[in-house]
Amino acid sequence: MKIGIVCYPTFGGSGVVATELGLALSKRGHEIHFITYSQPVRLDLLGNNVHFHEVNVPEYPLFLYQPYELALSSKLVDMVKLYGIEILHVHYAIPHAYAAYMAKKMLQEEGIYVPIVTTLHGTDITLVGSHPFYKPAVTFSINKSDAVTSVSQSLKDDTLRLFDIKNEIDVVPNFIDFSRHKTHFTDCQRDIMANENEKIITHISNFRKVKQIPDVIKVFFNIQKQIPAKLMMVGEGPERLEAEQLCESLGITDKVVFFGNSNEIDKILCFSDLFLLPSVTESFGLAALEAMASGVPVISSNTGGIPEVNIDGVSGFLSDVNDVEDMSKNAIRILSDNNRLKEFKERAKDESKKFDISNIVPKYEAIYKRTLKKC
Ligand code: GMT
Repeated sequence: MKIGIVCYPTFGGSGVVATELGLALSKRGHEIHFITYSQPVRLDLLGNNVHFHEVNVPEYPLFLYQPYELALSSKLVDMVKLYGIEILHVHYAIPHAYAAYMAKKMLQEEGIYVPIVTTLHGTDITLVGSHPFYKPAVTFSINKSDAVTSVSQSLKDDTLRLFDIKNEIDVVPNFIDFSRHKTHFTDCQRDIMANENEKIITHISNFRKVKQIPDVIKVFFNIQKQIPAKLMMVGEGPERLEAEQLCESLGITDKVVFFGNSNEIDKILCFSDLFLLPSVTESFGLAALEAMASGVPVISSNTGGIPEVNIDGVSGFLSDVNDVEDMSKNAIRILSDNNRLKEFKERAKDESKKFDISNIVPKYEAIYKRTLKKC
């Protein structure tokens, strides 16, 4: 099939999922066209089956807000016609599902039918999409998609609760491509980051409010009072400065490394002993799954889709949002006994195997085929 993929090309989970899916589909012989405003960060290999088309939005001083949806719709129309794209798979409803619907309508005028598959990722529904200003447009574009998928059962439930949805929603969970996710390094240079007796705790996110960054620092603060440890803070975002200031006021700056965005997530996870994800809400928690795939147990909140990924007492522990004391207690429980830590590491890796990409890609292929049959 010739599939157009629309996503946010940044470090966010939805862009990562869209990119990894496109690459996996291309390996199975499909022709993939990424259509977005810059090359997705994990898209390192363009080849015969993988193409990237940049959406340009010309700046014009009259516009306070540049009309990205318009430029995207036009680009989709042009690319469908030029490359004979058969399906558009858009990741993140806002504004991608809306722009794709407009493209579909324009193409229909010319007798071309292209179905739209919309994948809901989380904040497009739980934070942004349910805002009254966006709600009618998001509801409309979900209902007008030819197929809708959500990355967890929890996100499906939220979507049905928050919007008036007439369409079926298929749950297709996020995944790990074990052929691309490196877990075996001859040397992941743990000794550069910590002493032999220190445990390494890691957090990876876009440092937005929803990630509850102060709780990451507070849990680490409690851990290091009892167990020698270092904290790796990976990612970039609006809460970073406040996090650095909190570390300073707690007197732990020498124990915390702020990496910024990194393309070496696998390497950082390779030397990590524990992953912290205390988010207020999380449709899935791809970062937690990536940690588990590297054999890193997860201490997380029990919100949204996280319990579908991190299994309490198996791959880590779950606590109520904001319950720093419980998270700290659970973290110390895992880290204080090396045998227990080893068991949690093994089980985290085992649990991640449920999300092997080879089980997930056929689900998307079946959905694509179903939408093509409609024409
Ligand atoms: O977490 C974010 O703020 C980024 C956001 C995104 O769109 O990239 O992540 C969402 O989609 C990911 C991939 O499906 C999920 O793993 C994240 O849980 C979800 N984030 C939230 O629901 C807050």
